[in-house]
Amino acid sequence: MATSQRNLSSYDAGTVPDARHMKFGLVVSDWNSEITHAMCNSAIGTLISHGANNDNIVVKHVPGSFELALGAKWLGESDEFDAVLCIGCVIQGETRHFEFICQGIAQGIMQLNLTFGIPVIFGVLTTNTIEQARDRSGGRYGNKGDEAAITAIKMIALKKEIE
Ligand code: DLZ
Repeated sequence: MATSQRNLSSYDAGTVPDARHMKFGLVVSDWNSEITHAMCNSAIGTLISHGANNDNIVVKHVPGSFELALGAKWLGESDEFDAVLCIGCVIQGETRHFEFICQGIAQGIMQLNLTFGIPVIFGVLTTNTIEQARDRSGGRYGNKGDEAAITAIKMIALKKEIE
């Protein structure tokens, strides 16, 4: 879980590359949609604020976070995107299989990173309570969607630099 030591929306804008020509696919889990839709909107705002074109941002919804990896795989296979952002929120109090879901998502997303060679971003909140999730989706600790957006831009730029 993101800690209270760090605001997820704080970053040095001077270190963020221009996203003008970058293409982004977002997969958004509709479970805990109050949280995930706020994360998605904030991620899109951050991408655009760094130059991304609205036409180069595609959003697809999946029912729950467990489906994020498959949704991201389908987007990755389309070859249309420079990065895929997975946006979800798993709350421990709501699921007794919290660890299984979180591990499944994390491993699925990691596999996709190594398979596709494009960044597939882990924009998933894993919290104990809905309050902690609210704090990190536009509340006092910022918004995890912003962190995901900045990570995607930086990783795309790194890939281009290395190539
Ligand atoms: C079933 C379930 C539960 C109990 N809790 C969450 C949650 O907190 N966050 C989330 O994104 N999804 C949850 N799900 C749904 C699973 O991710 C998945 O959609 C279902 O198990 C069907 O595969």
